Amino acid sequence: MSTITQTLSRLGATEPAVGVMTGTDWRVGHGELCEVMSPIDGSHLASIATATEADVESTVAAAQEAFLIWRSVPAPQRGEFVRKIGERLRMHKSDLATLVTWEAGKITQEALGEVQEMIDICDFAVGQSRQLYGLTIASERPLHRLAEQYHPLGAIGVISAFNFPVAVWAWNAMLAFVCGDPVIWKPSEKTPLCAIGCQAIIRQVLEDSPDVPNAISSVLVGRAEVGQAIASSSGLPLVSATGSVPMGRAVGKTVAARLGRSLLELGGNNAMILAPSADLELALRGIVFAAVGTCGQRCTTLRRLIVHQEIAEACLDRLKKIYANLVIGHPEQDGVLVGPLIDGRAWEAMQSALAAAQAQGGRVTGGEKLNTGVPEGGYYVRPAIVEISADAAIVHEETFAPILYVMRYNSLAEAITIHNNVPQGLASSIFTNDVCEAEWFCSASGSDCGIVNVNIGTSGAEIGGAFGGEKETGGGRESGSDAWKNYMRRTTNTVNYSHELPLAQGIQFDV
Ligand code: UN1
Repeated sequence: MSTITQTLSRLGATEPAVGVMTGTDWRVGHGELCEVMSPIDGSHLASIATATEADVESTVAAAQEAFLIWRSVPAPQRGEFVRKIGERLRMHKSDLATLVTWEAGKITQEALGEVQEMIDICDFAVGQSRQLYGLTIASERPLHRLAEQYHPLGAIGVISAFNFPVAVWAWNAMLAFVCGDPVIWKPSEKTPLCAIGCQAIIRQVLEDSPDVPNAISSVLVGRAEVGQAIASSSGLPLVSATGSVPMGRAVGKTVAARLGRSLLELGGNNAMILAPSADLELALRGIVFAAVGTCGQRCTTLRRLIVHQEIAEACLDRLKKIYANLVIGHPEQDGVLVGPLIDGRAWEAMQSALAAAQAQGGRVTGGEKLNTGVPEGGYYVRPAIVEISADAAIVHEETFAPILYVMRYNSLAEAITIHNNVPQGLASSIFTNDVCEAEWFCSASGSDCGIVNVNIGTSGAEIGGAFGGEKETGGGRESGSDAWKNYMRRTTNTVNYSHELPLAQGIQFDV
């Protein structure tokens, strides 16, 4: 038996070709087969019968029925369901990480880290299940109470990307569950086995939770048509989508046309400002993890380094040496820091971005495909450093590959202007030991991103904060802080406990 088959069977997922899963009820989809390949060596992992639009419809109908039950279960009891999911995730942490590694190509450490994010959001959501608070507001009328309540919203659609094939679903689903909402998940067609593994965990918990409606959690494997069917389904009041800007535009437009809510977490073109006062050794570690981690395929990957003129040479010297010695290879091998790109298309996109950078005056170091010391059949690359002008067109684009554009600055004002002058606004960072610079970067006239870090790289956010960004990143906030409010509807209740009927704004209207 292959590693994947063994891993799936430990999770309890022994059915072949299943692409439509509603709770414990798993069946083959009516759509074409989705062939799953491993980025590690191009090996064929599975063929899965995908969902069709009719499958989407029946799944939405089941989720809507589940909602009618789940919304009336007290929130702390809904939290108990999520607590059990967290327990199972702890038991199967390395199984899920194995699926992440084989399907997304992440090194073991990062795959384990991703499953840890799932466990963390479970804990967070369990706590949140007792804190779905509304405000009590002073009423302007005598003997009136003005207060807010948060109620479950309905069934939620979640569309996720290959690069975080389990955690992003968990951020959405665990909050949605405690908020009283069933979830329908369309994972990336590149990583359906990860979703099957997650649904197997849900199935384990459902078998142990007779009071939880079966259609609380569904998975639909499919391509963009399935995503579009989810986006256009009026049975899903909220669609949360993570992925590229074009995908987000399509989903956002469709959801907006039916006046639904969308929660978008799209591309990033994340930068770090490296100031002269920074601890260079610390900064280098921050740069390298953020720029080459997950082979440059995180939304939060560091893509632009804006370094002060005075320290640029020293920094580039050190960085090039570190890049030249990076251990690249099989993501399960000890000591490897950089695994493969997801597929050949990612490699082509990287090559065309590097060619464009060169044509626009950039000086490229690295970026070549490795053919020795790495598994055959995968796309393994040496991460690239590109010294380039901040004005070059390519610098304004997100290429989902390990390319770090390096540009220089003289004043912090100039650095912040360069920093913000891209269409995306997800994660940002400054390395400085000057408190005034740090505070400026965090201020209203500093970074325009959703995530603003000081003396930390751009990637690797904790789940406790709200995650997301501005501009073309889509404006959504997932995960911690008050992101739970996305999954609920707020009512404003005004209760008159007097025997008069005073009108607001002092209006007199005697009948
Ligand atoms: C993503 O790339 O879509 O901050 C999510 C990070 C991770 C999440 C990234 N915690 O890098």
